[in-house]
Amino acid sequence: MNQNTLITLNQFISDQQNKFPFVKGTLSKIFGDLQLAAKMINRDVRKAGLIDILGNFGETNVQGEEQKKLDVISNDVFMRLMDLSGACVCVVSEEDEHIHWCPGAEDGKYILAIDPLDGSSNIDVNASIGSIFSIYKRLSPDKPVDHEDILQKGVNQVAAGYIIYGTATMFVYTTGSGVNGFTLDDSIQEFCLSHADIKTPSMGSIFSVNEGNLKEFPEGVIKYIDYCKGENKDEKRPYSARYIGSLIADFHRNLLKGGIYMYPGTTKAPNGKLRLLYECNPMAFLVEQAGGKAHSGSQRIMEIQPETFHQRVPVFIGSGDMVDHVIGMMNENK
Ligand code: P6P
Repeated sequence: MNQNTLITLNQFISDQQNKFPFVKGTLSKIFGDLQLAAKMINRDVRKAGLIDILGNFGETNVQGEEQKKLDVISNDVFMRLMDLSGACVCVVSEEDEHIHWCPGAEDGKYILAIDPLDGSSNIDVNASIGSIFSIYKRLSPDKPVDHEDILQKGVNQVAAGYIIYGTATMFVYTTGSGVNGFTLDDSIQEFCLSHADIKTPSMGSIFSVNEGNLKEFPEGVIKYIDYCKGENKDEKRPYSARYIGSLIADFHRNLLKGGIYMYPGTTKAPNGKLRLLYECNPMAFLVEQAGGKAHSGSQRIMEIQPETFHQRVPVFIGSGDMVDHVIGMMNENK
């Protein structure tokens, strides 16, 4: 790609759509709305310290987590835009216990799953946070949507991505033909292609995990973390421990530099913390498209058959060789 070429996200999506002459542009419309949501949330995140939207909303969400005001605002932005779009029949959100049915969109072709603002515990301390989305096609357009349409395996995703509100705001996504990253140019309010065809290194020297839970991890994970800390100059060990407490920030750094993010099951929470539909599956789609791997410890994340909307699964995601290594150690120490 000519480095002097400015390619906006809108242009990129339009070019991609032109490769499929028979498509009607509905998915492109959804991407337009996701992009607008990103810009609106970015605006609010960037001024959160200036107006009274910091702190807790005073309610808890279906996860039992205290809702930050920006969580609620972000969720509302996505829902309002999807309602206006009519392209999605419904939205599954981390912030809502029940499905959000988009009014008048009973014939909509797509289903959206979102984590409207992940890493919200970092909002008040100005660390990077983000929004995650996953898009499926309904299985049978000739009958009303039911749970079967919503609880699809990750391999059925037609698109997935995230927006990271960090030192720069980036829109990173895949539709199954590689991963591309777009950085928001505030001066023109356009996402511009900055990271074309992202590929993650097969091996890295960063491991991301909350070691506060170490004693509760499976034996194989404990041994792998100990391996990461061992001395071996040729293998660049000890690896660097990097854990921000914001999945998107840790994932994005590891995607570009190589590394592994782990949220294992523990004795108290055997299924870990992260949700399958709108955290693990979209990130798994992205990492596999970039050449990496995503595994639950028992199986490939995108092969898991979801049973409930807010289902949690353990997750080991990032550089393929590192994921293989920890899964191998888990299997040896069952
Ligand atoms: P812990 C944020 O709530 C989140 O879902 C991820 O973004 C993050 O990686 C993880 O939880 C942090 O969880 O238990 O380590 O604080």
